[in-house]
Amino acid sequence: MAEHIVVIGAGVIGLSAALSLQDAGHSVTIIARDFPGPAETMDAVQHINYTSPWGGAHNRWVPPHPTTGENAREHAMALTTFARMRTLSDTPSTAGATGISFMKGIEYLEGPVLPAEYVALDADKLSLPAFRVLDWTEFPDKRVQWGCEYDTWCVNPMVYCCFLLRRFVFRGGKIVRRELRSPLEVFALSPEKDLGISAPPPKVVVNASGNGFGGSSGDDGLFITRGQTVLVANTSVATVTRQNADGGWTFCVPRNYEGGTIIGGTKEPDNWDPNPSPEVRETLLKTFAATYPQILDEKGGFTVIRDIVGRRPTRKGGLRLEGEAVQGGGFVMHAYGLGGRGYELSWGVAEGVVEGVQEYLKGRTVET
Ligand SMILES: Cc1cc2nc3c(=O)[nH]c(=O)nc-3n(C[C@H](O)[C@H](O)[C@H](O)COP(=O)(O)OP(=O)(O)OC[C@H]3O[C@@H](n4cnc5c(N)ncnc54)[C@H](O)[C@@H]3O)c2cc1C
Ligand SMILES: *[C@@H]1O[C@H](CO)[C@@H](O)[C@H](O)[C@H]1NC(C)=O
Ligand SMILES: *[C@@H]1O[C@H](CO)[C@@H](O)[C@H](O)[C@H]1NC(C)=O
Ligand SMILES: CC(=O)N[C@H]1CO[C@H](CO)[C@@H](O)[C@@H]1O
Repeated sequence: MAEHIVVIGAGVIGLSAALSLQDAGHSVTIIARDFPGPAETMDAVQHINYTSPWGGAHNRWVPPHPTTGENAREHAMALTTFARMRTLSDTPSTAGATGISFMKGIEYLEGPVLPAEYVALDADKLSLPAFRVLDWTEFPDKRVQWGCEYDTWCVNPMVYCCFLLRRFVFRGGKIVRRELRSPLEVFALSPEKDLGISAPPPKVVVNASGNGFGGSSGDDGLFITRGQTVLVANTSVATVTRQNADGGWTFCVPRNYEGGTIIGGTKEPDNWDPNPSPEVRETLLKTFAATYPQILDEKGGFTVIRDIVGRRPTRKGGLRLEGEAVQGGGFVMHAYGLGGRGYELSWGVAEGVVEGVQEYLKGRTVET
């Protein structure tokens, strides 16, 4: 049954969910405080709570834990997303406009003890494309205990999100720029008078607000994980990730489309500092160059474009993908708490949103 559905949020999650709801036949309105735009004009402070512009963003396969099964749902979502990225990138009419690039992903792990996920990794069973364990002669240094490569994708985040938004509007989607105080506020607004759109009042609202509704109306499990990265002009043919023994990370994410390459990065829970640290910048560049010197220019340097600080919308217990019936009628489908994996899991989350919404609508038809 076709419905008018409101999606709150125009980050990668809201946009993907909105497109998938359109595919399922619904008419969709996106209400958001922030919308995608060129990364070059995106203000670092004004848009700091909008995470999607500040992501890398690449896909790294994270294997499920072999005995607890932890991460199995997310792995399935990553596979769904991979397949969709491949289709979008192969469709001739959109191929050059999506901001997606396919390339090799390279991973290095330092010891001392390898996580069980990697020891027991079965690439075929996990459907990891073109997966190969690296020989120790291919490691950058002696601290690396294990490495692999596989096929994967990266996106230039704002090129990609602008493409999603353009496709959404092209297919009849409506957009409204507005800051809401709660997702529930949508049920009290008049589409005509308050939003300026001609559509029936929605019975379904999708809450894809990232780390939006903080404070008292918020989810206590939500917190931010600050990430500082550096955007450089240098290019790389692969996306490279190294996990260090001390828990630190060093990685690069080629954005391509003349968007440069991200060198990262930090993961700092509950750090609200909006300012990039120059010392951290130097450390990030030095550490990555030591692991992957192929990225340096002939003079051995990087050409820095800008520093980036973002706030990953992280949640204790992981992603919240569930519906909630609202008192007095109506239904909120939550889709937030993606942490550092919003792009990676986006199409899997969007699929889950459609399933939750369809289930609710089916139940309602049966009731009445
Ligand atoms: C440094 C860094 C590197 C990263 N690298 C990767 C990576 O390589 N791969 C990957 O998959 N992910 C990566 N991420 C994570 C990824 O960027 C996030 O998971 C993703 O962007 C979250 O998207 P979202 O749509 O949930 O939230 P957001 O992008 O924050 O969007 C939230 C939306 O909700 C709207 N909103 C919020 N509150 C309100 C309100 N009160 N009223 C109206 N609208 C509201 C906002 O305006 C916005 O439109 C990285 C993040 C950082 C910071
Ligand atoms: C970002 O969110 C925090 C916490 O809710 C808030 O204090 C801050 O004002 C927001 N920043 C902007 C620029 O909106
Ligand atoms: C909607 O999402 C936000 C996270 O952005 C969360 O804090 C909030 O609890 C969710 N639900 C409601 C009804 O606000
Ligand atoms: C290897 C590589 O990509 N080097 C480049 C680093 O960036 C500078 C500035 O764009 C180029 O001059 C180098 O060729």
